[in-house]
Amino acid sequence: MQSQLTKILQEAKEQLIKASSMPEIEEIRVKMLGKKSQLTEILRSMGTLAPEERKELGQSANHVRAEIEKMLEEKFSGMKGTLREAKFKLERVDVTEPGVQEALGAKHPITITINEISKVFMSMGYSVAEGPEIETVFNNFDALNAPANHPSRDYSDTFYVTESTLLRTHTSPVQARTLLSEEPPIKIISPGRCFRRDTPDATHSPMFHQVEGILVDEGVTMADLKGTLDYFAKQIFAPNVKTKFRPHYFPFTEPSAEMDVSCFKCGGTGCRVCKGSGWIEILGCGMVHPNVLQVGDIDVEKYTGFAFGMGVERIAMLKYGVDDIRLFYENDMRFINQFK
Ligand code: 2NM
Repeated sequence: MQSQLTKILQEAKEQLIKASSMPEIEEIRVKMLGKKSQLTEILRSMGTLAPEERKELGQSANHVRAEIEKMLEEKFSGMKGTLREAKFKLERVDVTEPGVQEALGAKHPITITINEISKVFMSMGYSVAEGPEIETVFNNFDALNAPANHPSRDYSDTFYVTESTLLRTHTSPVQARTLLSEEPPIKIISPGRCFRRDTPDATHSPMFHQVEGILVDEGVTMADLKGTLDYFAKQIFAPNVKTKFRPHYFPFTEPSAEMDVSCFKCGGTGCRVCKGSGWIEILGCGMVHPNVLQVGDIDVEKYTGFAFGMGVERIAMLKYGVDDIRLFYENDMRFINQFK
């Protein structure tokens, strides 16, 4: 039994040297000192021995037990220190390490332009409304008084999704939705993406952006339209630009007009930007057609309204002197970064 005790101590020593984690140490403790360990077995069997043998072996067994407990304790506190060191190492912060410079992005010129246009109308009390890019044929055409045979309805001009749904060709359907869901006074603008089946060139893109607007209230006249859009032009281009309204035709407005601004580049004497005319066309507008108001359940005896629409790309090209619309969609950082 004496030799067995020596072996137990030896084994505990060897295993503890190899142990490299807390659970391993605990496993060794259970194995060497636990209820089912050889050592406990020996201590338990003491009763069956002769008294003199019992004393000697008892001392020996208790000594081995104390030795193992001491080794366990040493290994345990050593391991605790090692783990602490490792944790500190992981948590260490080098306060002298130089910072990493994050590259700042730039807003897209179309986003900047939409924001600037929106800001001007918001300053006049307009809210910003949005709607889906996939629209019903009804909201995109019928509700806006577009004749059944209007060429813009053709498959060659419009991207149809199904027979009754399409990619909106303007943001006017947002206005049509608002007329139905709200009561006058209505005063909103609707910036957003539009889609038309155009072949791309310097001034056309099958995907582009518009900002449209509508105001419906009692006693709204063409004079309100002119005052509003003249103020807009002065805010977005320059305080000294003049505006001019030319008669035009849109199905959803009557009367309709296009607005020109005096050339903010040459002041009206004629240059490349205004193609020598001194004037630049920037938007379409008009008094909302009674048919459009009626589809929106608006009392046409009580209310009138004006509406307008502009191409964001066109405004951005004029403002920034960009001569090809396709530059807006290439996302060449050398182009985009110029608008910071
Ligand atoms: C334009 C020009 C003129 C317009 C009309 C409407 C609505 F919903 F009231 F009928 N929304 N937008 C409008 C009017 C748009 O874009 C060149």
